[in-house]
Amino acid sequence: MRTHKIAVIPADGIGKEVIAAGLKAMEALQARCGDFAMTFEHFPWGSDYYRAHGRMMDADGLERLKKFDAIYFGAVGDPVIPDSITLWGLRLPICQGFDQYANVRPTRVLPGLTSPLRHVNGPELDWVIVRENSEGEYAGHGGRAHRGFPEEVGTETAVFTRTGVTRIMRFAHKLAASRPRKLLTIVTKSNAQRHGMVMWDEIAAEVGREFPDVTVDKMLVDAMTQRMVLNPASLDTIVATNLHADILSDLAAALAGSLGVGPTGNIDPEGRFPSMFEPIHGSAFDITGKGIANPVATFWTGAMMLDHLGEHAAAKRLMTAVELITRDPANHTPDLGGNASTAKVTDAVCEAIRS
Ligand code: GGG
Repeated sequence: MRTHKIAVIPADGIGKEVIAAGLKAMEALQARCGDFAMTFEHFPWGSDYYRAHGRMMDADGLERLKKFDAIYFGAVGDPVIPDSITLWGLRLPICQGFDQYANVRPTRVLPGLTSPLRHVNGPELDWVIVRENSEGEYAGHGGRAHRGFPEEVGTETAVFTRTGVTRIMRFAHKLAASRPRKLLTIVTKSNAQRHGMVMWDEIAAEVGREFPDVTVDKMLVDAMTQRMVLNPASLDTIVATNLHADILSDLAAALAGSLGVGPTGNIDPEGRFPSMFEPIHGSAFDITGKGIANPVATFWTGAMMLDHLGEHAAAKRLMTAVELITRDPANHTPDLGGNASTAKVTDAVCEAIRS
């Protein structure tokens, strides 16, 4: 029997609710498939842990996580503790410490869901956004001077390296080459940002020569938002910087129906460290505890995790179950315009997995 060791970090807000739902689906899958097992170790890290211990995760956290095959993560963010502490104390140290430099965000309109775009009715919107996950504005460079004085200065330096850009470009080209349309859109802002972004353009052209079968086009990020709305069918695989892709993928998920259906994998493509899978949404404390969080993104990211672990049949079964139950509006949570609870959607998915 194949066994996979999974570290579970529900963290904050609705992260706890959707991960509980995701784990139920994983249990149903193991029982149904019968040829693999998963062991789950829970880590209580997050904002409550910070309140009790003064840190978001244990000092030896990365060392302890290293022995796992993958990490199933919920969400981070707190109404009181600043994001600069919660994000930089848990999610980013894991992504950066494990060099999960490729953040993969598939987006499509699941059966039964409605895009806010009138001209989208299904296959017109089928994208994978690749977010560079280790550099840019998230490199942590910058500073503050003359705090509290009128002369106060704050800088946030976007850092791009040849190694970092080359490897994400290669990853995105390979991914595009593996999809039927073999189409890659490279997003930058190289008209206004004339150093690092121009380097992106240059490296993109160099890497592109290694992939003659991939059709490449280039967009500035501002124009890209318009194209995503007006001509979604013209896009397939998309690669952008850490910050740009973060923004674009929230837009993408909303265009596919809701942020509640957007999954992501933080991948170490070289397989040196565990990769981490999470819904793209945050902790959503406005709905925490109400039992109405949408678990679909967490199921979908669970399918990505299973694929990553080589459990392709189980991943397919899970996505088939998700795509079966989303057809019924009775399984739509409020973010999708329905009134289903997290528990109802979870029960429906588990039932579909079993049948
Ligand atoms: N599950 C995703 C999550 O918790 N995101 C919280 C967040 O603040 N992310 C900021 C970012 O990804 O840039």
